[in-house]
Amino acid sequence: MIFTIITSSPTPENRPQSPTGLQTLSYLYGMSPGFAEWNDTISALATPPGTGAIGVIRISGTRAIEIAGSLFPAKDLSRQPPNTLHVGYLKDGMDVLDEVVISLFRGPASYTGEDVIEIGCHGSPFIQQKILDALSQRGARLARPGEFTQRAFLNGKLDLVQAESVADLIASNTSASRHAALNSLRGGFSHILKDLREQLIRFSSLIELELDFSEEDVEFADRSRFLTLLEEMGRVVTNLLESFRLGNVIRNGVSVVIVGRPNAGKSTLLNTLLRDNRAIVSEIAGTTRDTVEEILNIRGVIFRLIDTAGIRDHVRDDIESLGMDRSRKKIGEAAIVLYLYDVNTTSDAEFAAFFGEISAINPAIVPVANKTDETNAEILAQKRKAFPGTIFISAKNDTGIDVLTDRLYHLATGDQPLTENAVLTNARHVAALQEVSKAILEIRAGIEKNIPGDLLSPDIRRCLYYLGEITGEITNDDQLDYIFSKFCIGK
Ligand SMILES: Nc1nc2c(ncn2[C@@H]2O[C@H](COP(=O)(O)OP(=O)(O)OP(=O)(O)O)[C@@H](O)[C@H]2O)c(=O)[nH]1
Ligand SMILES: [Mg+2]
Repeated sequence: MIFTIITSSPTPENRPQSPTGLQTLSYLYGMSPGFAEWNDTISALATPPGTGAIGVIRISGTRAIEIAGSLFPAKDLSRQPPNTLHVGYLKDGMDVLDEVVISLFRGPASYTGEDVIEIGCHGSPFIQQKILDALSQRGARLARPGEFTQRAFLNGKLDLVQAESVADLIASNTSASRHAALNSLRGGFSHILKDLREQLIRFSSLIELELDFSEEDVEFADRSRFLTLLEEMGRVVTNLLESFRLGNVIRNGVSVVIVGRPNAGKSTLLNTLLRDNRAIVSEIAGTTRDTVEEILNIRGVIFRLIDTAGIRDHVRDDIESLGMDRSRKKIGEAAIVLYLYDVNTTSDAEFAAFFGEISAINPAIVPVANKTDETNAEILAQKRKAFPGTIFISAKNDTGIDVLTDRLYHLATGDQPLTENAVLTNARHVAALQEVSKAILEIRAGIEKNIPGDLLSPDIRRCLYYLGEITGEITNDDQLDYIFSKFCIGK
């Protein structure tokens, strides 16, 4: 049997008091924290800890308005309409805590779907702590990381992909990562997956129905239409899985290691790319002994540039040897390896030997010829022929650097637009979609072999399960706790 859980947000008229909609849902989902815990009113500082102009303390739960009201003698908050602001003194007995602005929201039209109070206070850690203590004494316990968003999810305000994208949005540090997170938050690929899942459920119920009439050998589910749907699903899932490469680039950045012989100009290149004198440059071979890492943003994509100790065959001392070991380790870990060589002193044989040595550790290698300012057109032409795929630059004179950054950008993104399409950035979604993809193949193979409906059902159910797991229509408590534990407190 196929069952689905239909979640509808409670309307103001039938807003449940006890048990809350959230409790009912947590029961349906088999949530671990007991009813009591979800019934708690929670509070936390929503702004970063420390001194600032203002701080915001958030309270959510059935007692949010009552608890905040008990500290706010100026007005009876329980009688105030939703989405209103109230200025006044917050008082703990006779003790004036602060002059604050209270924002009042009533569930379900709030972030969490519950009654929510936000107290805008002065940005003193001392004041904020006093307010949190007073709230906690009146029964608003401190929220766990992500608990506000977790409640929003459980109350049907957000699906799981959207909830996860809230954390991504907070963590976003480039326009590309912000766009990807916003796209998911707006429902990006959740909509696509939900739609496919619904269509699959329809077919699945027809096939289940056939089982009830198994003696009569009827087919309610049109197999050719089912195959068309599966093909469409396969396409969508493959595209999404392919987008993860880009998503990973957007989310985590791209590591680029600069390697080469001593004195090739690696540190000079790092400095030129960063437009900063970050690494020490000198004419002494073996200047850089440890790795130096810096961030470069190329059109919204973060590259982690790593300058390394020059690799040579005869080391001078143990420190240089250690530096080279580190260089080799970084080469193995990097997404892109820039092999920088001095175009004037590197023979064809030397180039080939070094290239061979490095590409054995990491094949994603881009040769970059440096010091073209010291060479002449004739030698350059010869080198262009001898070392195909090489980018010719002068790190010192800043020539050819834009060609190099273009190449880096191209290698990282494949020149796909970073903002238009839904991209997968989350490894959890990838793992689930890989299972969906496998299940689709199995269902298709089954239909093509004309196997009976009862044998198709387990694969269809598996497919539905993993689709539902992504958006959170099906979920388990361990997974949820894990996802939301990655949030900050107050979100
Ligand atoms: N003419 C010329 N000299 C350069 C260029 N790039 C770097 N140099 C010089 O080459 C020398 C070595 O530069 P570095 O950047 O320290 O070289 P490196 O590869 O980091 O060297 P190690 O750290 O010792 O491995 C310095 O004197 C630089 O000024 C270039 O494009 N043209
Ligand atoms: Mg150096």
